[in-house]
Amino acid sequence: RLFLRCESTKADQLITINNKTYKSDPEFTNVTPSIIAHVNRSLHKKPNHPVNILRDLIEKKLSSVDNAFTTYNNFAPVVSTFENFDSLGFPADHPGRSKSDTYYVNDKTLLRTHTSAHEMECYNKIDLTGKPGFLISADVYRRDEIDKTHYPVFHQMEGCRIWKNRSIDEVKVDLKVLQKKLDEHEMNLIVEDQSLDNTPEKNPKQQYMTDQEVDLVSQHLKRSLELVISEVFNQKINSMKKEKKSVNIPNELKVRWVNAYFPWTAPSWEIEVWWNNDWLEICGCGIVQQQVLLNAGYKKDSTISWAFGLGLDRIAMLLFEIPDIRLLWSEDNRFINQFKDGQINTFKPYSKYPGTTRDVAFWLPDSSEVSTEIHENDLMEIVRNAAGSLVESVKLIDRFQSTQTNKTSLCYRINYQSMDRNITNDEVNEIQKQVEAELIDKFHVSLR
Ligand code: FA5
Ligand code: MG
Repeated sequence: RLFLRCESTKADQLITINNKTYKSDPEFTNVTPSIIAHVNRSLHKKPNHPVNILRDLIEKKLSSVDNAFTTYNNFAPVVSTFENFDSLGFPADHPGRSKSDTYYVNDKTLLRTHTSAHEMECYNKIDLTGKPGFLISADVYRRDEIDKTHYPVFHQMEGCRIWKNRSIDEVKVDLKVLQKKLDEHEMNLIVEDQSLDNTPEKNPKQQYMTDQEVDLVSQHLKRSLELVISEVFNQKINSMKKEKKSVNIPNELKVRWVNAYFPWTAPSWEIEVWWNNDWLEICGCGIVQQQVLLNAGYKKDSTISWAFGLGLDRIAMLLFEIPDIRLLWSEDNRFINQFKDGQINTFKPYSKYPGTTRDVAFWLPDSSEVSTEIHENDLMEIVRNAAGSLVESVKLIDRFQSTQTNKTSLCYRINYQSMDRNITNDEVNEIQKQVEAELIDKFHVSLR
């Protein structure tokens, strides 16, 4: 990864998000107006939107098994570092915490990077709701690169299920009901479980649980996700048949379980689906670490629970055949009017407006001239801030070091394009000027 260097941001500014005001922190604050502008878009609740359609489909399917889930879809995105990281047992030096990956409002407050940030709170509410499970859908925020499949805001659904008294008999009954639902499904699912090899060494269980408990609860977790995937992809296949797509309609679906690691689950897995000749990672999951449940107020060794977190946007793109993740954010009627709640249909591309590219080449400063280290994502942020949704991609196309001065030269190619309208050369030149000015201001580069 490339590292650039940057000076600290201004101190003591106030930041307003959702009518609430936060004090900025010169060391931590890195949220930008362009990111804050996404906070109330809530695509997972927007009628007739692909992300909403998918969320609804999954909620209905999971609830149809034994009506065990409370749904939470209104959590605001500003959370504490405790909720997002500490309550889940993230170590102090976990890379997920770094400013290069996370949007901080200040040192104690951030835009959630995942829906797991609300697990503790929802576990705590289990008794109030009377249901042993919950589903949380929300927008999540991560500093990332820019291209057709990456956007700094996306949507996740968290699912959790708890057995409060660790009754093996209850888990067995619940598993039976679930298995029956899965058997009834018309989808022909082929499951490969790679995680069964070497599991104890590579993916240890927690001490307080018996092997049988881990086995039964992880079966319940895995079958629940297999049911979700069966439903979602079956709907896709049926819609392909209805649209009379003659090419390559699959009559079976391959999925595989692989070992994974998350600080707040053990053991942990990911599930991947074979689609369009590629494995698509859908979801991370596992048996919840006791510490999370203790944080939520449960007594030691009294409960056992599973959790999953699945990404909605990439699955929606695949189901609706949406080629660019930015389209999900489009307000263009030619996009919005193509979808209807309860329905999966193929997106019909409309004429693409022409794009244009600009290169920016610069020398990095000597390391002696500058203070704090920053990441390539900071450069992405500068471009995104200047260009908003007009930037399609940013790529490093050249890098070399001068033998004379020892200085490093970088050249980035920026693709500008609007999904909704024609952009003018003047407009792009103006944006490009701003990018250059910010690069000089923040990174102390010299343009070439
Ligand atoms: C998590 O975010 C965990 N909170 C998931 C979890 C929950 C694990 C509960 C265990 C228990 P991860 O960073 O892998 O994990 O993201 C989860 C899913 O979100 C991924 O499988 C992927 O489908 C989706 N996702 C991740 N990053 C992006 C991105 N930049 N754009 C779109 N989708 C993404
Ligand atoms: Mg992952």
